[in-house]
Amino acid sequence: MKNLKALAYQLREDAVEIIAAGKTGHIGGDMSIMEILTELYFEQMNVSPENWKDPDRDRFVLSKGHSMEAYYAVLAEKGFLDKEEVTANFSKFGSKYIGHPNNKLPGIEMNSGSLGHGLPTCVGMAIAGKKNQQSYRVYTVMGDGELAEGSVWEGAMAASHYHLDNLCAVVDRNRLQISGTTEEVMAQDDLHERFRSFGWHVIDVADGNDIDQLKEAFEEAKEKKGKPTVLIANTVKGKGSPVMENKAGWHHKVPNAEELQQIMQDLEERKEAALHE
Ligand SMILES: Cc1ncc(C[n+]2csc(CCOP(=O)(O)OP(=O)(O)O)c2C)c(N)n1
Repeated sequence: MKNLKALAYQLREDAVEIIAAGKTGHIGGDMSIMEILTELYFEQMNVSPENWKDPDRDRFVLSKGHSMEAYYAVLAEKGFLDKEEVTANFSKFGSKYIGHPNNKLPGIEMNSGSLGHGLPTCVGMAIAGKKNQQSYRVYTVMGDGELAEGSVWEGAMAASHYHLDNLCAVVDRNRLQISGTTEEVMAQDDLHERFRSFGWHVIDVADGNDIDQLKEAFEEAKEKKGKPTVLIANTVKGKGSPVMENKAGWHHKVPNAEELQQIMQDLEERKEAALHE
């Protein structure tokens, strides 16, 4: 499906099916990053099952590793994994399809889920790329709640010190974390100024669930030389259905039968609307 707006909604449906089958999952944060992952995997990044062993492939780390069900949906669509097999086995005892990224699976560079480790690891990958004169780019997606981890800022400091213009981070700025708003739990604003003061090129993506805006921002990031770029992507947690949009309680909630039916219907309607836009 080349219509990426519609594809993002199809992938949301896939992720919700995985969650419903496994009876677990971080549904809210899965929904907020779907356009970011879709634009990265189906437009921006040079990575696929065919070049997975190629040292020059682009690198991606899902630093907010709890959004694994979204990532499974994308990796399956990309051909790395089998969607039916993932759905049937997700989170079952002994299954390799666990609730966070597992680098024993094709397509996954790094185990994550303990928040705060994606960016510093990507800094290492980006330094290696520079030292070895390789042209690959390194991408990571972090949660805004995740930014409370100190290691993020150590990584941010090193990224600008080493002029890592081959590194692009995305903050999924959905303004909610596990137990409430980020501003209540651990305030982040002025996030743009924070990153700027750490030496980063900052791009505000007014609507981080808009494929066109994301595309423009990623293209700008590729052109920026001498410093790393961060996209502050203003997203909606639970994006796709009013049942869960902007509700902190949907961080890690499994829909009941009635909610599931409504959510799938809402996602299908938005997919259809995107197809006929
Ligand atoms: C080091 C660490 N501390 C705590 C947690 C538990 N935890 C899982 S998700 C989460 C909230 C993260 O919020 P955010 O990054 O905003 O994620 P999103 O709202 O986008 O899902 C927390 C605290 C964790 N996974 N790792």
